Amino acid sequence: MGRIVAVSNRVADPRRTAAGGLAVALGEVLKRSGGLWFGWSGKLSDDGGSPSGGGEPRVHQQQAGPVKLATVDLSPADYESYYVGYSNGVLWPVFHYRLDLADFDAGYIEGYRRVNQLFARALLPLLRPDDVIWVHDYHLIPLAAELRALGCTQPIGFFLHIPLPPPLILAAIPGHDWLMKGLCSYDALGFQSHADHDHFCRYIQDEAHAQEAGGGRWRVFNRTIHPLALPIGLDVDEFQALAEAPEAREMYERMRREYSRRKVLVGVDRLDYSKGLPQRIRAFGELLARYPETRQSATLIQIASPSREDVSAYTDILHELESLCGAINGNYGELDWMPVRYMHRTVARARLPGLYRASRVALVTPLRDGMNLVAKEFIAAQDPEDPGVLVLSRFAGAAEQLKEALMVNPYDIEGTAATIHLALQMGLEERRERHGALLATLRRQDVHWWCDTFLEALGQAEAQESGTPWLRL
Ligand code: ADQ
Repeated sequence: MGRIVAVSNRVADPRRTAAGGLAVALGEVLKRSGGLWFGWSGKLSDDGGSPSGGGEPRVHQQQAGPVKLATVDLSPADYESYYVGYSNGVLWPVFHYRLDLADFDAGYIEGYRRVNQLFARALLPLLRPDDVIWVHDYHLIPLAAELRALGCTQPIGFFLHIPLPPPLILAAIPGHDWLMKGLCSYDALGFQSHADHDHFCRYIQDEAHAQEAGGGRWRVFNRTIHPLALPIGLDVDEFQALAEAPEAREMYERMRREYSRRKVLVGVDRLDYSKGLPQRIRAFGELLARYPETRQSATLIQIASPSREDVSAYTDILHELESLCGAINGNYGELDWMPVRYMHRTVARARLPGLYRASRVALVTPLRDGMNLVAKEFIAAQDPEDPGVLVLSRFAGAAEQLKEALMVNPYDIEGTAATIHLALQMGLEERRERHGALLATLRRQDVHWWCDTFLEALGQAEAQESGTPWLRL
């Protein structure tokens, strides 16, 4: 197989430790093979990445160890419509089942398409004939069709990091047929869970008369595609090595000293309405109300890193969270005990394993999540001799794999409180058994397995698709 070219909205220097599931996973993939990573620079320029707004896009290139990084700038108008408007104001909420939060402004879709065309024009001259292109996430659904329109013949795969909702929810997006036809322009498509994969297959059957073609493939729009359910994994060895490094150990020791008389519950998230943070804080309040012995003995540390602050739904959740935490601390706090420690910031990745390891319980309770890598990181960071307990939402993609976690419905506040109580009381033997099984799953389906399985499927697509007429949007 030739060079791997990864394309995602943002790129990150793989030599630095980054926050963000996609950045970490892609960095691992590209470091292993050497390759090209293409995306938006994160910068805005008035000419929108093209001299005088027209002509060929200006591409910034940089060598980062074995990986070449190539980026383009965006114009302020494109940023507003492609990134804020369509990607995060339409696709993110709808794909997380939140039609109520979607803003279907007709202008956004134009900007979304324009930026995908800009990406295609900027990327094409950088490609070699034997490259394999792997596009990531909802910002770039039409990219394969735009590349094909310019004559690109290399195999192109796509991985969706967020959930894919059922056909009827997708059908609420004006232009959903255009969007989904864009998805069908890829050769192989990866989804985080069987549920997402099933939704895709149902959509193409119901809306585009797709026919099964054997071996998991489908014929649709006169071409063959291969959708797969392929949960993203963790680099377990890398994360465990991070847990043994000085920064994580120091964090662990500090936490143990500070909380020697208490059991720590931990939550680590981007501050996003999909993560179920208000429901989680309410469930913790319910725990203190219903199980008085947990007062003084349990402390919730909730880290919520700032995210997409230019989207209004995010500022609403910030205020709600602050007031919920304040109310619990006001009602139950003592001079020597604060029930909730809420921090609106990012924790350095090198310190995270220490925080996880010092915690008896992790609360990973999203209302909807593609996968949720925090759940996997928590398991990998535990001391196998004395591991903590994972409380996991049944609506996280990770729930399909991590069966030995304690499962909750985050909308059920009382039920979640009762499960957190169980987790706090769980004996050593059961904790070890559950953790052993969870860690075995993590190792069996790690990030290398994820990457190899996807690229193998894409390689096979390459063999059978040559000569097929390309789909035009
Ligand atoms: P995210 O929604 O960003 O990613 P997640 O899988 O939880 O969600 O990944 C978060 C990553 O960022 C983890 O590595 C975590 O350690 C880090 N992180 C999160 N909050 C942090 C904080 N406050 N401080 C420091 N680090 C923090 C999307 C999808 C997910 C999917 C991933 C990968 O929404 O469902 O799992 O992509 O496919």
